[in-house]
Formats: sequence, structure tokens, C-alpha cells
Amino acid sequence: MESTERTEQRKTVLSGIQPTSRLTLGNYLGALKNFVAMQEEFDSFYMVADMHAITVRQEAAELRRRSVETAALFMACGIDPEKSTLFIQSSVPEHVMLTWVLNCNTYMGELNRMTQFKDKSARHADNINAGLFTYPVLMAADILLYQAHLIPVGADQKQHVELTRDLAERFNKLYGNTFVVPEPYIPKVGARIMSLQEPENKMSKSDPNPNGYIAMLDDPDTIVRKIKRAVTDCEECISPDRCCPGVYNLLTIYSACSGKTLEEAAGELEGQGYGVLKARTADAVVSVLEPIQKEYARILQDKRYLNDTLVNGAEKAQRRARRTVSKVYHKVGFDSVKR
Ligand code: AQP
Repeated sequence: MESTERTEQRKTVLSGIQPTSRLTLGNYLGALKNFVAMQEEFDSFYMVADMHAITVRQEAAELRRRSVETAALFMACGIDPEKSTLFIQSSVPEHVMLTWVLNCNTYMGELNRMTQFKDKSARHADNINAGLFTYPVLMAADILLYQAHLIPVGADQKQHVELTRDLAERFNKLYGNTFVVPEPYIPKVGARIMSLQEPENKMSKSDPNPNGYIAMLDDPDTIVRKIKRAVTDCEECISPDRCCPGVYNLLTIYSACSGKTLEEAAGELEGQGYGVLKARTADAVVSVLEPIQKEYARILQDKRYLNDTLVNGAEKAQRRARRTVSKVYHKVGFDSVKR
């Protein structure tokens, strides 16, 4: 059997992360860790979402550098370019080609309901651009282009995957079966890692307070210091329910990084103070991130290999994406001229 045929019998997974800044532990536990696990079983497409990144102003040289560094970090986490298709979104122009068609099949009311648009436009009140508003349509195109079945994301992206499902179903109904209708894949532990300083908000890489997040490239001393300063909001009570968001968040991080369930982690720490919870959490985070950091430094030294990997990834992604775009362009009537 042809290897391409074998590949296409497996279900497809697609996901991406914006290279907007240094990635956080939230990006790792909510998304990247699953990307790595899923590549063993699925035909996997993972992208650095640089086109999404410019919904917020970016400096060109820095965006270029961060896009490549983010791809290196994906590889350092265990994304294997032999098993997965790893690419930078803007190197596959089909993403934009499909976006326009989907834009014309998306209602303003649907986009108005997106909570991330509301959050981001509040944070960037001086630049509420149309791209910020239509970001979920580009994300739908990312997913539908590759006919992805499963989308590994953190909980904050669930609403966008639901919109993608609605758009796929609408298009399939209007034009005949065209797109696979995808499902979100949200991890049981780690789907929503919260800020260490404001545990009612998501840990976010663009948080202006660096003590709120752990960057994947923070050195061990910084990780220990940030976790020591984390807000703990109750009297000494370490329990797997959400009564104290700050403590629950640390317990979640400890559980996700140590491989223990929340109940096991809480049982182990029962009756001990927050000092012990913080020390164990910091140790667990360092032992997950330190090997990734070493591998990242190694991969970054070989710029040529990194570039070749991304060129190959883009070509492979584009071959798949082109098939969907030709099908869609035919269905909507864009192929009137035969060359
Ligand atoms: N705190 C988090 N907990 C769990 N999962 C998270 N993700 C992000 N933060 C957490 C997941 O990481 C993937 C990539 O996210 P993204 O960078 O493309 O966009 P985002 O969700 O807007 O992430 P940030 O860190 O908040 O970025 P900025 O600050 O640049 O806006 C997604 O699957 C997301 O769920």
C-alpha cells in the first residue's frame, strides 16, 4: 500500500499556536503536550500561527524570528517532523484563499458572540481591527483545509472550534459534502491553566506582569521564584475542588507536570502547608521544562536543518490544502477559466 494512502486512512489532527511571545506553561499543558501524544496515532498537522499573530501589532523582524523559534520549541517538546507536518501558517497561502469563502458564509452575529474577541478588543482598545473580529474564520479555514477530525486545544478555544463545526455543516448543506466536521480535543487536566497572580484569569503569554505566567524558557530559579510568589487564596486547604482558585491552579499544574491525578496529588499533600505544595509544584515544572529547554538550544544551533524542515513541512501542508481549495473553488464557481 502507498504510504500516502496509509496516512489518509488515519484520522487527521490540526492545531497551532501564535508566535506572539515566549510560550507559557499554559500553552504546553493545554496544547503542545497533546500535540506530541497525538502524533503517534493521527495524521498530524501542527502550525505556527503567524497570520493570527498580526491581529495584534507585531514588529516584522521579531515576528519572523519568533515564528522560527516557536517551531524549534515545538520540535524540542517532541513534535517529530518525520511523524507530523510542521509548518508556518503564512507559507501556505491556501489558508487565506479558503478564509474568504468562509467569511462569506459566516454571520456577523456569530462573530459578535466570540468571547475571545470581546477580551482582546478590551485589551487592545486602540486597535480593534477587522482581523481581530474575523480571526475565528481564519481558524476555521486552518482546520477545514486539512479535513481535520480532532483539534487539540485549551478550553478557551472550544467556542472557535464550535463555530468551525457550524461553518462546515452549513457549507456541506449548501454545496454538498465537502468538509469533515471537526471535534475539539480538550485535555482533562491542564485545559485552563490560570495566572499565578490573578487565578481568575487564564495564564497568558501577553500578560504584562511576568509573575503571572511561567514561560517555557524561564530558567529554574525564575520558575521557583514565580511559583513561590503565586497567590494562594484560602486558609491552608489543599483539595481537588475549585473553592480556592489559586491553590487549585497550583494543584492542577503539579498534577499535570507530575503525571498524578488531581486526587492523588491532593491526597499526597493533604495536611501539608502551601510551602510544600509550591516546592513540589516548582520541582515538577522544572523537571518537565528543563529537558525541553536543552533540546531547544540544541535545535536552534542548526538553523539550516530548521529551515529545511519548515520548507518540507510547508510543501507537504500545501499539497493537502490545495486539494480542499480546488474542491471548494469549484463548488462556489471560481473555476470559470480553464488554463
Ligand atoms: N492558560 C492556558 N491553559 C491551557 N491552554 C492554553 N492555551 C493558551 N493558554 C492556555 C492554549 O494554547 C494554544 C495556543 O494558544 P495561542 O497562543 O494561539 O492563543 P491564545 O489562546 O490567545 O494564547 P495566549 O497565551 O493567551 O496568547 P496571547 O497572550 O498572545 O493572546 C490554544 O490551544 C490555547 O487553548
